Parts: sequence; C-alpha cells; structure tokens
Amino acid sequence: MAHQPKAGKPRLVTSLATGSRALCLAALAAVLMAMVAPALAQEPDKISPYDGMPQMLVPAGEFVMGADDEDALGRRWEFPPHRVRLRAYWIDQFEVTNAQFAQFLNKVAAGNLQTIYSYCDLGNPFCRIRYDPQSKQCVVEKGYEQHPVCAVSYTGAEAYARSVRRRLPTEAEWEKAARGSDQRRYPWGNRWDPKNTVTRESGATKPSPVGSRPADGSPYGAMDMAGNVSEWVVDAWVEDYYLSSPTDNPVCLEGAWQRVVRGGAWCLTEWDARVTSRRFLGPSVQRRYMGFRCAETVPEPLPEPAPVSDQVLFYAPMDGYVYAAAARGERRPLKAPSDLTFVPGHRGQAVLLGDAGNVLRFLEYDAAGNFRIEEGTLALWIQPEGWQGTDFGFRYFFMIIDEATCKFYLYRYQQDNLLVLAGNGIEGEWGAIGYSTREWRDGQWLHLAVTWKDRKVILYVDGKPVGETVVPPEKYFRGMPPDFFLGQCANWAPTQKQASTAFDEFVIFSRALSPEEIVQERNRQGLP
Ligand SMILES: [Ca+2]
Repeated sequence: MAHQPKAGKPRLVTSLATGSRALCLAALAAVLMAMVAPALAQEPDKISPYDGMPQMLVPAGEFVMGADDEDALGRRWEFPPHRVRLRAYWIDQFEVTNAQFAQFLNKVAAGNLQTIYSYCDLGNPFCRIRYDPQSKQCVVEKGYEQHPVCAVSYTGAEAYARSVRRRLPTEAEWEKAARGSDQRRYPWGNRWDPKNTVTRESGATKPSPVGSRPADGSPYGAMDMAGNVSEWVVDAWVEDYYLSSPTDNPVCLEGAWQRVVRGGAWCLTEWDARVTSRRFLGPSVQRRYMGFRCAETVPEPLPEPAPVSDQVLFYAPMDGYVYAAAARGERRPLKAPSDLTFVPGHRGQAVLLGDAGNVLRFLEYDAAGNFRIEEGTLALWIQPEGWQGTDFGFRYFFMIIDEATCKFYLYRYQQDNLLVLAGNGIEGEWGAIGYSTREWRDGQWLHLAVTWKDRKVILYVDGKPVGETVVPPEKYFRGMPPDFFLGQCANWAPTQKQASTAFDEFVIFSRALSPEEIVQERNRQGLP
C-alpha cells in the first residue's frame, strides 16, 4: 500500500520521558515492564504495511550531532559536535523483533541455510530463532516473539530492510531519532540512570521485549535507542568522518568495509548507551547483542491529482506514489512490487519495471466491483529499454487479467513482436494483433493504445492504427475486469537477456484519441 505522507504537517511531540515525569515513569517501568509498555508507547505516525512495524516521524530540520565538550565519556571520534540538517524520515519505533525476522527468513531464504546463517547466527544461544528441518521453517522460541532479533549481521539487517521496502538509517538519522534537537546525552535527557534502559548496569542478562522500558523513549518516540540491542546503521566506519561530513543529509558509504554500530545493549554499559557513542563491526559479524531497526524517507508532498475528465474513466500516473484515479477523482494506491524503481520521466517520474528472469512484477489495482466499461480505449506511455535482440520466451509489458472473465494482454513474444490478445477465458481462439517493434529505439517514449467496441479491437501506436482483430464470439469480453495489473516481464524460458520498461501513465478513455491529439499531448508533456 502506498502511503500518503504527512510531510510538512507539524506534529505534537509528547515525550513520555521528560522532566519529572521521566523519574516517575522510570520507577513505574521497573515494576510494570512489558505488560504496560505497549499502552505507554507513543502513538505511531504510520504502520508499515509490510511487517507491521510502527514508524515514528522525524520532521525535517537541524540537530547537533556528536558529543558535547563536557561529556567525559566522549571519545575522539565523537567530536566535534556539528550541525546537521536532515530531510524528514520515519524511524522504526522498535528494534526489529524475532517474529518479524523469522517471517523474513521464511519468505526470503526459505530452506536456504547458507543464506539464513549469513543473515543471523541461529547457533548463538541468545538468538531465539531456530531452524526446523522438517518444515524447513525458521521458528521463534516460544515467549521470545517480541524480543529483538540478535546475532544478526549487517548483511542480514540490510536484506531485511530491503524486503520491507525500508532501509537502514544513516548514522545521522539514528542519532537524531535518539536525541532530538536539544543535544541531550541520552534519549530521555542528560542524566544517566541504569534503570531507564536495558544494559549490564540494569542487571540484564539477556535482551528484553522491545519497548519494555518506557523511559528509553526518544523525543520522537523511538524506543530502546539507549539499550537492549545495539543497532546497525548504513554508514561505513571512517573514524574522522565528522571532520569532513557535509551538513545536509550526511552519510558515509565509502572508505571502509566495516559498518557503524549505534546504541547500547543488554551486555554493554553506559558508554555505549550514550546517543553519541559510535563504534564499528565487520558487516558479516553476528554478535549476541547486535540487532537493528529501519528507516524510510518521507516522500515529497503529493502533487495535485491530475484532472480526470468525463472522458477519462481511469487514470494512473506513475509519479513516485503510484496511485490511480478511477472515474471522477477517486484515488487509491496501486499495490506495487517491492523492487520497482523510478526513472526520470516527463511527468515527475515513471515506474521502471526491470526484467528479473522469471519473476512477475506488477502494479496492481483492485478496481471497485462495479467498475466496468463496455467500450473504451486503454492507453499508456511506455519507454522501451533493452527490447532489441534475440530473446526466446514470453515477456509481458502490460496486461489486464481477471481469470474469471477476461484476459487482455499487451506483450512481446520472442524477438520483436508486440502482441495484443483479447478475449475471455484461457483456452481456445483469441483475437490477436501482431506488430513489429524492430524500429523502436531504447529511451523513446511511445504512446500505445488499444480500443475496443463490440468485438472489434484496434491497436494504435502514437495515435495511428497499426492493426485490428475481431474477438471470437465465445471469447467476447463484456467489459473491463475489476483488477488491473500494470505489468511486467515473465520469461517462461530461461534467458540472460535483460529488458525493462518504464511506464509513465496509464489511462482508460471512453473514446480513442486522434493522432493529432496524441501529437498535442506529446508536445504538451515535452516528450522526446
Ligand atoms: Ca537499541
């Protein structure tokens, strides 16, 4: 599900752990622990649809990064304190849990022990995820579902973040999320209190469930930033990076293979629990105290919805948010594959669907059940990339499918044919149009349209009719199916060849545009 960002909207930050309230709550916390923690945790700004993680908004703005001059525990590489400006982002409210990580392992590395062990050391007694050879599943030891995953490598943390369409925080993002903008030394303030968090000084002998210490809540509501498990961030470890780091959105990605580690842990001490404390480990190291949380950039505010005229029945611009508007302005998100990327297009951005062998990737739209049209024009701007050359196998570039009622494909078959198949059902005769794409150039934007009325289907390229077919009576489809898949590349035969397509917009009109109108539209959008 695409998320409507709240960029620019001011938000009340109600830290639970400020001033005298912090002392009361810290005392309470020791007694009440996990049972009340969820109730005390700050309301999240959004919930990730991919792993259910509550995410806290950290608004754009400045903060001071690095240890203050009076911090006796500060090490050379924590200095100098310096102003850093960050764009808005969401930080995970909690460390990623065993339950979440096990689910990831089962999805991404099912049965592949080599991958599983590269991500997480299941042999570590503090890792509560076990591999069951019978079911080939990773299972969490009972009672440890809400504990943070530990003994996880940077590689594993990074792979997890990618799988849930987030990323690891930068070191600067981590520190700002932990301390806010008032240069505090701990998430709750400036005074060390071992009761506030899960470290060796608090008597911990293992990690606690995430969010079990309400006092270890940052000004933005991120929990366990001081302790519980230490956390991977994305940056490479360059000891004197602060001496040359940029003011805006600093991130160090070169100069070392080791990665920065932030925050204290159940078996570490106050030194690590300070929000400025920084150290490093190799990316494959799986320590019993190493966990992580993810971050996500807040996108720029949504553009105004494109006007939807009476003649446009369905409109899906690909502008980085991937939403669709069906007849008269109803907007809803398109379900998107996890690895789609955006490329510069004439209308903000286009969605690039790259080829990945046999993987099917679609932008999916669940239309309302009564969304049907008996005739119309389906049109899209596409930018072919890598279509040329020998290639055996099917390769869909666009399709509408509803298994029950109809199939409507626009696809490339083998070398250089664009095919339109139209009709109901799977077996039997279809209406078909073939069109050679041999003359198409990579990077060129093309307007494809297919009109249909009664049983007649016509394919247009740049507004010119290039082929037509009549759907056999028994295959005649009665209207648009309720689900659209804007989609992608299925190679049914193995191939090394890469191919991709960028979609810029997808529209269903109630009538066909003329070639002149296509030219006008092309000019208006400044297309090459
Ligand atoms: Ca932590």
